Amino acid sequence: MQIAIVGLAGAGKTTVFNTLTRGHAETGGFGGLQLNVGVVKVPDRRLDRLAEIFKPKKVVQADVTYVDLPAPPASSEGRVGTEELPAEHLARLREADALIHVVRAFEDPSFPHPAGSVDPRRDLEQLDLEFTLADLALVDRRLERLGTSGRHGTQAEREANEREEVVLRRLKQTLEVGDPIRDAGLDADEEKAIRGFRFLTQKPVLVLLNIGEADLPRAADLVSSITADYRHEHTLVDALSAKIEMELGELEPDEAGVFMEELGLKESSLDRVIALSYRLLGLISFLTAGPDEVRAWPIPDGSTAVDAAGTIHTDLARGFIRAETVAYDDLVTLGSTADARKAGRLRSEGKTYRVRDGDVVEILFSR
Ligand SMILES: Nc1nc2c(ncn2[C@@H]2O[C@H](COP(=O)(O)OP(=O)(O)OP(=O)(O)O)[C@@H](O)[C@H]2O)c(=O)[nH]1
Ligand SMILES: [Mg+2]
Repeated sequence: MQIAIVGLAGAGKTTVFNTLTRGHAETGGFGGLQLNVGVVKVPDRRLDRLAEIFKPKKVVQADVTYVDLPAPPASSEGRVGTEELPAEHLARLREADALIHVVRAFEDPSFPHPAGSVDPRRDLEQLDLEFTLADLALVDRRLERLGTSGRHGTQAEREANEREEVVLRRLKQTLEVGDPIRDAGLDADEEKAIRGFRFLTQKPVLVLLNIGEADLPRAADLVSSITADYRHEHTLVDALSAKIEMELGELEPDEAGVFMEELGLKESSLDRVIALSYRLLGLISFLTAGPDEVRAWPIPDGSTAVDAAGTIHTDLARGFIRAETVAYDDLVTLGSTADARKAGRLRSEGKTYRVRDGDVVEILFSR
């Protein structure tokens, strides 16, 4: 899973990146072109409990890759800003499964906002507009091509092109009124027809309002005032103080505890942001446990047992026989797989079984 951290210059993207990845990338770069990539293990207490039961040689957490991208240049007449990005940046942005959009909400006289004032709503809309323009340019170019060379080819090709054109015309309308593609209400077939474009406004977004330390007690109010008129599909809004979180991450756990208490923080944003990203992407984790390895595997909610098998290895999906499944809670309550079996809690599930979060699964397969 790849998540791109985006936002206007100086919004606090790199500070958020450092917080999430416990990294030390340089901040305050004033829009430099540095691209940062970091991998984060998803904290999951269930793995610790399973490790106590199975005493495996290793424990493998799910991971998320975060990419910290510099702000795109602003679009101007006839020129789309994001398309001016270096090719690697644009590719990273397009490949991302989701976006974290960092929006500056902190006041800091020593670091004045380039626009002269701090206005999170304005900034949020400005980057949204950039991404909308980028998608619109892509749609327009493709429609133009479909209008010429798209009329040739075999009958099947022409039909596919017509179907694509219908979807793209709808997207054009959505984008032209300023809405993101994630609001277009595409069905599964339509989504499939346009998947290859990797449209920016189709990606799920976590908007992170980066607030100053003094505003921490007002975080919830700020979030609700923004969400009141920022209603989009697959969009979540949350607030954090990136600078505080980065500093917290650099402390020893007990020092961090004291500091958090002083600030009135109940949990670190790190865990919350990771959990929110999971929710946003509609991901759940199934677990595997044995003497070699205890491991969490992220998959989209709604996946079947055979999808889960394929996540582990394609051979397991190909030769799938059944999935021996026990819910995590049952397994830890009963204490072992054997006891779960005796108690009738170990289920034998077929290919179409819908995997649930926390299912501990063993795939039986033929080679
Ligand atoms: N006071 C305060 N300063 C912050 C906060 N978050 C970031 N900053 C400061 O704002 C400046 C910009 O932060 P960065 O994380 O580098 O921002 P960025 O979005 O990566 O900036 P560019 O990559 O240059 O576009 C740095 O000097 C940070 O220390 C915050 O929550 N409070
Ligand atoms: Mg930066």
